[in-house]
Amino acid sequence: MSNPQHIVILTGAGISAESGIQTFRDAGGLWEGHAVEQVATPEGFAADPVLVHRFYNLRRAALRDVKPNAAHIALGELQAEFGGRVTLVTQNVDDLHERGGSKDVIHMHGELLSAFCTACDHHWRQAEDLTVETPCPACQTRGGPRPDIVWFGEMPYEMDRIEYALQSCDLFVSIGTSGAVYPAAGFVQLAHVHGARTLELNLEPSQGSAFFSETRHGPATRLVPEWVAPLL
Ligand code: BJW
Repeated sequence: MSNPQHIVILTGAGISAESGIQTFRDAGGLWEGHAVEQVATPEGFAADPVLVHRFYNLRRAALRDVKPNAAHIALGELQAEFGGRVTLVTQNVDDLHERGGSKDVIHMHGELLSAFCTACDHHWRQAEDLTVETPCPACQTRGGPRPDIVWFGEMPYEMDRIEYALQSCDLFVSIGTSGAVYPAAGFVQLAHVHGARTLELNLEPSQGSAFFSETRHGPATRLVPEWVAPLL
């Protein structure tokens, strides 16, 4: 089979698992210890912002102790050296793709190291803890700032750019995601109906495995470098 010209890659929590970041739905995952509606919905934040800030402050702090793994690094090399186009879309809110060498990453579910103000919509880089007392650096409103994370019921970022890429790619690759959350879970079908080949790289069959033309199962740190090497 000839080399693809435009690859769209979707990553999920599984690609960061071997760096020591918890996934959501695996045994011992984040959703086992937390009620989703309390920490990952706008209603949960309105009801208890202190609890939600604490949840994200802990995860932001944990980022300082982790490093990108061989899968992030292989995708960074692919973006830098591949002859065609690579669009990298991640559902992850960590910064391990960037630290693994990727330059243009679409964070469709937001970023732990970003915040925005619900009063004036100013967005900024937030590396330290956020609290209900943190003032917005633009309008000074206290209680306005919130984590820049896409919660359930909210519109993911850059959907127009993502959908355009899915309609024009000739290979779609999904890495380390359970296929449980939409709209990302529907990307494989969108790419397929527009003529792309589709490949899943995941530890085990995901909820969407049946929609892929090819699936490979195993840890991302092995599967991703093995897939990237022949393309370079
Ligand atoms: C490894 C590995 C290793 C492990 N190597 N692999 C009913 C039907 C359909 C849809 C809906 C519905 N009711 C509501 C909805 C919509 C809703 C939704 O999908 N709900 C589902 C629960 C059904 N979606 C939304 O609300 C989204 N917004 C939306 O739809 O807006 C409207 C819209 C309309 C039209 C167009 C566009 C938009 C927003 C979703 C926001 C998701 N946010 C979260 C939380 C963020 C907060 C936080 O981070 O704390 O994002 S949910 C959580 O799940 C997080 C993740 O990004 C996301 C996906 O999880 P992921 O990455 O797949 O992780 P896991 O844990 O599920 O899976 C890990 C996988 O890795 C597993 O398969 C492992 O096997 C594998 N793995 N180790 C390789 N070493």
